[in-house]
Amino acid sequence: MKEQIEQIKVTSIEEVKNAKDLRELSDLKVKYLGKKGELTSVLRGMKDLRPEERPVIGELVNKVRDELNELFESIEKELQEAELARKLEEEKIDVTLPSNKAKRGSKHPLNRVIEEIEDLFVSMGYDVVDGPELETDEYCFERLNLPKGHPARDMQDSFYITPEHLLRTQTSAVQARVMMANEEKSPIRVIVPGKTYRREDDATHSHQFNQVEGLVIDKGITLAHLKGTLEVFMRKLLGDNTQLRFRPSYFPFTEPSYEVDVSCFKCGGKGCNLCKQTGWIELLGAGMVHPNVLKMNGYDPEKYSGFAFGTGLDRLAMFKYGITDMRYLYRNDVRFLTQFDQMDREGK
Ligand code: 2U9
Repeated sequence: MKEQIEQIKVTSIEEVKNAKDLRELSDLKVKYLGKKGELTSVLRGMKDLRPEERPVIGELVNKVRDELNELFESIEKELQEAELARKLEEEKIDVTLPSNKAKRGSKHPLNRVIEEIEDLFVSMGYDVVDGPELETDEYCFERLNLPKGHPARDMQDSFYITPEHLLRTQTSAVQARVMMANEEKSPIRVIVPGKTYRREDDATHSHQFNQVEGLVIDKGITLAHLKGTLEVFMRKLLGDNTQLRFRPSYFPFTEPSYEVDVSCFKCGGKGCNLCKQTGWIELLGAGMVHPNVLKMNGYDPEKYSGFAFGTGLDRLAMFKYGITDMRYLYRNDVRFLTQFDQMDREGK
């Protein structure tokens, strides 16, 4: 038995010293010192020895086990250090190499235009508000002076979800909500950018488009305020030389109502293909808030007056950036979208 133990000692020391990695070392530990390991099974055989031999053999096994444990520990340390050194060498990073540039996205032209408009109106003391895209008949039509049966509410023009709910055809419903929510009936200055929906779909119309509308209500608001505001608005967006032309029109929620043209920024008003030789481009609708609309939303038309306007953001973005087809705005082609970083940087 003594020889057997010596033999185990010699071969185990040899094998442990030759272990190539931590995994092999761990397997050897199981092989020699584990529950079913070779040294452990020697101990199990002690019951067959003569009683006087047992302490001698026991002591020898314990000694060998301690020696082995010590050896395992030191080899384990060596292997760990070697492993670390290997990893450090293998995973070395050259911090002087040029980095892979992270690709940055670019802002969509519609968002550029919305943000520019928001900044301008906020600087003039307006709030930017939004509201639900799924509207009630009451807010989308009734409170805007479009009673049931009015031709402009034609079912053909709208996406009805139930007889009382529809996708908003204009953002005006939000302004009606702002008026109703204002309990003190104090002055209002808001713009409302957002998505709107109509039941049409052809080369120049999409079933969904983006609008921005504005509403100002206060004592003593006149058409002069509307004209001045739209002039500042258009000159900021399209250039300082932009002229405005107001043509009489009709909207149920404003009286008087106007369609507003801007002088063609491509030819300066001389006439070109963009303005169809007229020198003017139709861009906005506007007017003085109809007394019925003031009344229906809780404002006394004897005390208050207001103006309102609206414009399509898609058209505005197309003019501002010279985009020839509206569908480009909704295709998300990166080659198209990245052009506008450069244009805005050059102040075009
Ligand atoms: C309230 C009172 C008045 C909003 C207005 C327009 C004129 C208008 C269109 C232009 C092109 C929208 O994108 S477009 O189709 N808008 O012409 N909108 S006045 O008048 C309001 C709104 C709410 C309570």
